[in-house]
Amino acid sequence: MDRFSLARLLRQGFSGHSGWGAQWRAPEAPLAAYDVVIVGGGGHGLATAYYLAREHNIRRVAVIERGWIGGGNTGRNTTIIRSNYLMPESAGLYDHSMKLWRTLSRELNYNVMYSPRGVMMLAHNVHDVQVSMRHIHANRLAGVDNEWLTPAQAKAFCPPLNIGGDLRYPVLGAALQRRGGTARHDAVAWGFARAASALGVDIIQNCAVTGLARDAAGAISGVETTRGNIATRKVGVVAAGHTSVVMGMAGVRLPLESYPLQALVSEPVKPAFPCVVMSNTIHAYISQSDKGEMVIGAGTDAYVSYSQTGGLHIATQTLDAICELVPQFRRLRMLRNWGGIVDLSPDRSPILSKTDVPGLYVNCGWGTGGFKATPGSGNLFAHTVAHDEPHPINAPFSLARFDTGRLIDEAAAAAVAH
Ligand code: FAD
Ligand code: PYC
Repeated sequence: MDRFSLARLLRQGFSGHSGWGAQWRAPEAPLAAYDVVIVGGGGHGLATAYYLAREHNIRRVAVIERGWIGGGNTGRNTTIIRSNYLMPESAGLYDHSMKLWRTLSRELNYNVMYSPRGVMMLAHNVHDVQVSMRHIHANRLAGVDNEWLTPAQAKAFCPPLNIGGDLRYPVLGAALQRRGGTARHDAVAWGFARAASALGVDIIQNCAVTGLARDAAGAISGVETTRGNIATRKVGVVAAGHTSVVMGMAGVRLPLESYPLQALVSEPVKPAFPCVVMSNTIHAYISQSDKGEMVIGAGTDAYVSYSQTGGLHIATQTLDAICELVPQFRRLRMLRNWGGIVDLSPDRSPILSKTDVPGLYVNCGWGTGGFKATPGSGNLFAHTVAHDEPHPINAPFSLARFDTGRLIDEAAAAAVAH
């Protein structure tokens, strides 16, 4: 059976056909062979598959997704895009992505609704002001735009913002990255999926990876799934929130912890909020989607968990903070809230790396901030998998840094309480 008919059968859920399911699930009989299997059909996994096919001409690629594409963090985030991280290594990584966003809709022939409307990060106390200044200087030295706004300038940029002196956390100024903004998150997953599929990539949904097989020499030889086995010599794991679980299937331990992170949206209203505003100190961030909903995010829960909700008290505190910053939003009704599972690394920077297992690669640890990196992450991870070597931009983000101690500490720039 060729790979296309296999994928078609998997998509049709062939186990419902009497007599077929048992035959195809036999663990000793590999179902198909691929050059690369990507575990996880979020934005990063789909982007990796797309760039493998597009830039490296590796088209025998399968993306295995246990749910539906984009149903993980990709479709649950608050869509903020920026590159104002602190360390030079991060400037390279996030700005690489920022450049790809600019032309992504055209490249994919799919409107991802990228909107560089500006991201403003508020300072509420002397410490915030000093940290913001340090970030602005570091960013400019690295060639990344970022500028300081006084409270009056911040209000001119975002008129609904309350800069009154009687606030519990007054606005003392803000760091503005004008190139920052938002995109439509599910369109990013769909755009990469459609473009990858058009290049021959198979995207197999409702199929969980349950095992990683290794040969006598210890190298990757295949993956086991809930729908049968697949032979491959290369596996890229991009399973945010569950990366440690999947990598554990090959005996690889990772320095990650998984936490719930939640978001909420209001009822839709006419355009009322022109940019993205973030405040780490009061644990809130807000923008308005093109549908008109106010998209609001909070900090992580305080405890590790695989729950895809978040503590109600955290949402309540976030809404209190938003109502103080933008008083007219007190009258908005909230429509929905949800959570995702973010995997935090010790230095709050991602891991895009080869592993000690030949043929096994990992892309994880994006924590609260990987949406903005989706095109860049996929582009660099595809390079790493295709060449069995990292690209110079992601070389510093290897697993080796946890042995050498060359960490890339971005705890402050993550800008979300965790
Ligand atoms: P995912 O989209 O989670 O994809 C991983 C996929 O792997 C999932 O679909 C999952 O089902 C699948 N999977 C897991 N285990 C298996 C298995 N065994 N077999 C097969 N498939 C498996 N980032 C920003 O830059 N800006 C933001 O504003 C922002 N806001 C956020 C707000 C919230 C509430 C959350 C939760 C996250 C936010 N993030 C933000 C972070 C961002 O969403 C993530 O870093 C990014 O989406 C990760 O993408 P991904 O493709 O790696 O993961
Ligand atoms: O990384 O910019 C970010 C972010 C905003 C909300 C969650 N993460």
